[in-house]
Amino acid sequence: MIYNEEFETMPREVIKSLQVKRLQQVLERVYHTVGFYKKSFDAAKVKPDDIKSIADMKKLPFITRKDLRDNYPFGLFSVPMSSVVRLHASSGTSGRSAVFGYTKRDIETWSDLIARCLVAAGITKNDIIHNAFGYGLFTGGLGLHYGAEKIGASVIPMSGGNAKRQIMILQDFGPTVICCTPSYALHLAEEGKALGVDMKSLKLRVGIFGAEPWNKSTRDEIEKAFGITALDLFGLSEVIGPGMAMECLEGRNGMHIFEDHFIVETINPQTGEVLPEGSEGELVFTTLTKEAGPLIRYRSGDISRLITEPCRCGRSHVKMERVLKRSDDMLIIRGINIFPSQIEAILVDIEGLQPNYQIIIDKVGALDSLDLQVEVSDKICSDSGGVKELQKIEKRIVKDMKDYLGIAARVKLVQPNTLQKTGAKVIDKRRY
Ligand code: DLL
Repeated sequence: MIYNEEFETMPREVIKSLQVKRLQQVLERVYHTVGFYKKSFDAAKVKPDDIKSIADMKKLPFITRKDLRDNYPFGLFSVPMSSVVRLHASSGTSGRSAVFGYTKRDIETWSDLIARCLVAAGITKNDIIHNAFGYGLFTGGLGLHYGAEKIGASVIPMSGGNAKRQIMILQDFGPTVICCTPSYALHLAEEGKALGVDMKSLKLRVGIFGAEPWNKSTRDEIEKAFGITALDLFGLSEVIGPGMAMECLEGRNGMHIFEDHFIVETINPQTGEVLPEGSEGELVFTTLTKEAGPLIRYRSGDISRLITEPCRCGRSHVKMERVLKRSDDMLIIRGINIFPSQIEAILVDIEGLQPNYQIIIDKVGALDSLDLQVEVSDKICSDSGGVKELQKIEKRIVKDMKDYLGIAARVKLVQPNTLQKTGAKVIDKRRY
């Protein structure tokens, strides 16, 4: 089943010309409404008029996450605040997170995109959807929610956490669809097992998973534990949120990128050079229809490869392979994106610490864990109030990590010069 037959099965030449037309419109708009773009296009000596084809896009400068942060909170909006009806944001302290605005039409577009994804998964208005993506500033919960309502399905706005209650609802309400991060699905399966619940006996038929990397063996594990078909959903909050790309039931080898709304390029992350379609590289997205926060050539940091072979589902949109690697040091912990620099920013604000730390990421059961070791200063070590002071600092770090980044960390303070100055700041023991 296809939600929007006209656009999702458009012949490739028609998609390409629609993209160019929409691109020219959005370039004109951002150049005249967003100071950042005017400055960056002028610095690159390029005018919207110079872009006559997709190939011309290489003349345009990239926009990066740093630009988003530098323009925190609303500096990149291209509409007045009175036209913005929703704000989402990434985690982080002031100036280190990014804010994403949506107009009424953006919410419409986003809901339509999610509706496409749900229909690609065979979901109809007769389904009950258990949505365990986090609601709030994270785009997963509300993003999926509006799309699910759009197709007339019944949505349970579960959000994350509280596994026992989730399992109770899964048993009592009989949802046929579950949406969450793949690791949370495995966690629910483990909890179910511990409670003696046979997850295969639930009414679930299909699962939509995303927001973090997962591989084929995790897919197999989830499908076996729940007796469902598991599909991959991709998106970035900067660009619009979930719903940029979705695996279809028929193909199951990559996610269709909705090219009437986004242009995707593949670049060499080191040089920025545009690579031929089908090469492995960093994906760069341009929004064609977004009103509040259009992005021109946004470097996602996600490494993937485009698949151009026609898909048997009939959709003509290019597919992307599952994302397992990044070009930068961003970490995804329980679906939350964090950078070591954001942890560093929390630590430098706390007196008595040295800037030396080590982050160790692992799994406890199915869920990610984060251990943080931080060196204390010589002064704190020699102070008489020692142990109490240390406990206070530890508690403060745990609290700030939770408050600003949304991460539950286990923190250990260590003596000065314990952590090798040259040693890795991040040790990621997880395997994808
Ligand atoms: O994770 C949006 C989302 C919500 C996607 C629900 C899918 C489902 P951010 O928090 O901005 O947005 O994180 C975006 O997460 O750049 C990827 O690195 C990673 N990511 C998202 N989906 C997938 C996926 C949401 N299916 C970042 N596979 C992206 C692998 C994914 N990585």
